[in-house]
Amino acid sequence: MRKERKAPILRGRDLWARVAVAGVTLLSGCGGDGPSGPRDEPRTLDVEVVDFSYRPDTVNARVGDTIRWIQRDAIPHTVTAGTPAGPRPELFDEPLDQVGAVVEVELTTSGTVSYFCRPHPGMLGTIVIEP
Ligand SMILES: [Cu+2]
Repeated sequence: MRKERKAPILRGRDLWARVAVAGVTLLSGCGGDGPSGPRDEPRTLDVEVVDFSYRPDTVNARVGDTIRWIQRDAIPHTVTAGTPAGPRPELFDEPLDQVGAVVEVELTTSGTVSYFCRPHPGMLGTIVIEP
């Protein structure tokens, strides 16, 4: 199974939009109101979900990049924004079931977004998004 979520417009279960909202919230007071000047080509940054961990567990990204989680375990996992104590499923909350499942999120706003796995709260990851 392959899942792709890269809608470039704001509506419904649009993860692209949700991450943008997260960035605004998390960066309030830090300035950084969107892009300025020339940008590098957007990249797709892979995170493998394997042996009950996200590899790498911290990704340094830029606005415009896409994070692509790839399920390598036979055990179902999720990528859920926030922390086990403070989940933020309104940002993103997606299952990774079968081996080979993929979830993609395009990053539209700078900030730091934590995420975790619902069934395994010891599985933690961070996305650091630079302008
Ligand atoms: Cu898990």
